[in-house]
Amino acid sequence: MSGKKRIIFHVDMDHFYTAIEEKLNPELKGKPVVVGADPKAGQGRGVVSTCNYEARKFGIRSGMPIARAWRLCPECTYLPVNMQLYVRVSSRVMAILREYAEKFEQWGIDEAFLDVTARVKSYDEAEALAKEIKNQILAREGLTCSIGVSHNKLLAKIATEVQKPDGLTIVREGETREFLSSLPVRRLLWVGKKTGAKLESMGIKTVGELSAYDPSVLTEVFGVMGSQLYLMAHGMDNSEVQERSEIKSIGRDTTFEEDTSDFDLVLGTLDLLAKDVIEEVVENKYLFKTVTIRVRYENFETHTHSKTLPFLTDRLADMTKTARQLIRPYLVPDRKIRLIGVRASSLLPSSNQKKLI
Ligand code: TTP
Ligand code: MG
Repeated sequence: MSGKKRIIFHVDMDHFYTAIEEKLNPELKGKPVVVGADPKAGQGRGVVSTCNYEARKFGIRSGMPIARAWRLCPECTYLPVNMQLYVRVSSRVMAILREYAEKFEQWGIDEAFLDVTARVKSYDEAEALAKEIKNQILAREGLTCSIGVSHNKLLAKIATEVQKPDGLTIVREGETREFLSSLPVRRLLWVGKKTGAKLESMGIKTVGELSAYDPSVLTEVFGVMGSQLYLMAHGMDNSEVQERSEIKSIGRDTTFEEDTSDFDLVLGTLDLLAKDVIEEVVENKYLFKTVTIRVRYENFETHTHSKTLPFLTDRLADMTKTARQLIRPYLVPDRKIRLIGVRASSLLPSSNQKKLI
């Protein structure tokens, strides 16, 4: 990496799923709206995907059981997840953002990093560019976003969260220390609940306190992560904004050596394929929601069948149970099967997602 100073934007759409629903149905604007599982008058299973800022005033949050959300706000409007729609809007928003960056990195369904070093000569120019991006997204998609601007990805991402919705927060290089010092340590990326609690038990509540801590003790307590924590507390992050090949789904299929109507063999093979898929999902740090199975009979007649779960997961048991459920109707006596497949889709990176349920 060259020593050149960089200017990085982090863009995060505001209450993304509910903002899209509000745009589709403007009557919802100003009222509390939740997107997620069916609350069934407080008896529903599954979780809240997201909610708008009006619903957040009632204490509702992403990942909360939908039944609890209902108890907090029975008068909220509850809408089902329309993933296909959100993915379409996401691609259009990402296409707009991409126009503004030399280097572009999508991060989840509604976030992206932009390296704009080559486009702007100062933070003032960066501010003007960020405002233009916000205006463009509003004009073309009717949606608001929040933007964090700084000299690396870590700080840009933390900056975005400071002011939301419709925020714009700039952290210039000289302001890094002051910006970070009073933030709670949990604001640092990757500081999960456990690490946060451990740090607090060591008397470290703010990033400032963490940055003043003896790095060798941190390494002793947290291993490799200790030194990473120390660097982050000083706002240091050299990672590049990198275009990712956007994986849409992860799947496996297999053709049987001989066409078979041995359904124990079919189900056993399905379990093995599911295990492979989960391994790749976990390796790539994704969570999935949709499971699809494929069955091809000996006459090449092919069927696919999908189910979208009410939560994001990377658990083998969820994949196996769903795949077995989906394939059952296709296991018909006297119909020999030639090939089966299983696939996980509706993928989101797990790094910035809470694991649901
Ligand atoms: P976020 O950007 O985390 O949330 P948000 O856009 O709804 O709200 P904010 O204004 O705070 O940015 O996530 C983007 C979308 O991803 C969100 O609209 C719904 C989905 N999502 C889930 O399905 N489950 C989750 O646990 C989270 C956090 C998000
Ligand atoms: Mg968002």
